Amino acid sequence: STATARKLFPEVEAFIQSESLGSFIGGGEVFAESGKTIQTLDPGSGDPIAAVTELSAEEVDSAIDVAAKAFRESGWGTMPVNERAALLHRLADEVEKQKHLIGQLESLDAGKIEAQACGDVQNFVDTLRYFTDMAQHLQRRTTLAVKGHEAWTVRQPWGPCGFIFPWNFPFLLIGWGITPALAAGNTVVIKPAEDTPLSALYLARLAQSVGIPDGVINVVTGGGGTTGAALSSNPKIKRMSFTGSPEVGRLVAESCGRNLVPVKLELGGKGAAVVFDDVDVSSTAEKLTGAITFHTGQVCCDATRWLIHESIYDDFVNECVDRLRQVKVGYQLDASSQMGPVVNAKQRERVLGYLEKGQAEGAECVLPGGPAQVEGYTGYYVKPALLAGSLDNIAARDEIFGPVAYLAPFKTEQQAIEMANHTDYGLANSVWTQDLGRAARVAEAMVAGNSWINAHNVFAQGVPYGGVNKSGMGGGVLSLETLLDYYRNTSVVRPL
Ligand code: TXE
Repeated sequence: STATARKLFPEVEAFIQSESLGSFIGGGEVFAESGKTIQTLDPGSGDPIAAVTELSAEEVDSAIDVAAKAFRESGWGTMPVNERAALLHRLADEVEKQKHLIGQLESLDAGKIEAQACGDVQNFVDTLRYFTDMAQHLQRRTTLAVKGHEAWTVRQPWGPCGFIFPWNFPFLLIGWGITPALAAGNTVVIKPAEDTPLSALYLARLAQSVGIPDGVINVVTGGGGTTGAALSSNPKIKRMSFTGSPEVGRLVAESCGRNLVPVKLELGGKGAAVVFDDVDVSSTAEKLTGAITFHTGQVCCDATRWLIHESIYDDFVNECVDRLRQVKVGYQLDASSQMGPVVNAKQRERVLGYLEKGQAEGAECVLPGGPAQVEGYTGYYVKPALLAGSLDNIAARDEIFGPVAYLAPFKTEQQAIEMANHTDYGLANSVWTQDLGRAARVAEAMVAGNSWINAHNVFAQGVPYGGVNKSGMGGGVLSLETLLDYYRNTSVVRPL
């Protein structure tokens, strides 16, 4: 089989070899009564990897009951914070120990370059440790000053929390999402994307093996419209978090609104990179072309609109075209590949469709892109592409989610800021210049959750990340505020 040709770790082989994989609920595998499954494919070859059970809405409701019962009865939310921390640190250690294995499973399932997938696993571990330690240091009970009274506020976990994740960073986003919830003592129900359920299922098993109580981490698998909708419309879920498209984000927020369940949305982006005329053209082009090809452009915070000062526009474009022509597109588990496939056939159609639609609306084709051939593999490969022209073009307005950048020249700083803000999204932008005063001005004037200076896609635990407008709501991830979201407060006051 192709699987053996790939020389997978024996543990990965064993994991995907089972006839069919169940959801993981209450510490055990659970299969849909209907017998229905969804095949997950290797995006690099198009071959099936495993059939994963497809739960009904009622089966998802039962999983939420299990998470609610575990919250009440397992002692997870009430155990001393250091005991919970010890278990979470064991999970972090175990995931780290198995980094290459989980990274390979993720690479296979999501089409990510293997080394990058391993980096995502390490990021999960770092995030888990960060929130676990923070929860230990956080005051759970704070004294309030009320004259003539004794008063305090106590922070307590909410109960079962729901998480719906997309396919672009399956394991990393689980880490950014659930680890603050777990550290605070909540139980979780995770719904991974149909295309990439494997690393979530693997994690649930690992959590059980290190002694995290059954029912604390549950994974429900199936279609978005059934499994995902059942999770986001269940009133027993105390907090909901969704990462994915704005279209589905709106549906999730509507359901949560009906039940008055607080919701956090992490949606797409259409980030700008503003490049002034004092940059080193070669190194800036290297970094921006690197950003657009990173995970084949399936990155919500990517710089997909490049606004270039008119005096260096031609030089910059030529340099980018040269660099993008040299990118080695290849199978994700092949160490020489620089850019892997997109996740599935639908996503490839979407990327190619936007190249066509953009040009039909008058965009100039700077680098054509199109389908890429990789010898020996029939997966979903595309070449990097560059378009240029009006920012009102559909390819400049919509998130494409592929290795495509849209270019436009500017004259003045003010004009560059207006162009960067000419979008419904507001996730992440960057500014490129040697003039640090100007860099700070522009970084603050671009309306988004994050701005980088002379860099793009830099993340760290402790640096809040999250978008505004069509890019998200409900507070971002990766900071103290995120952890605080996973406690509810009760203020207690009594006269002395
Ligand atoms: O996302 P969906 P898709 C953007 C990107 C991409 C486009 C489509 O532009 O091309 O979205 O991707 C679940 N109720 N992003 O279709 O549909 C679904 O099962 C509840 C940006 O994959 O939003 C999956 O688990 N849940 C994004 C999750 O929602 C539902 C990353 C995301 O799927 C549901 C991914 C429903 N009715 C895509 N329907 C980012 N911000 O990083 C689907 N789901």
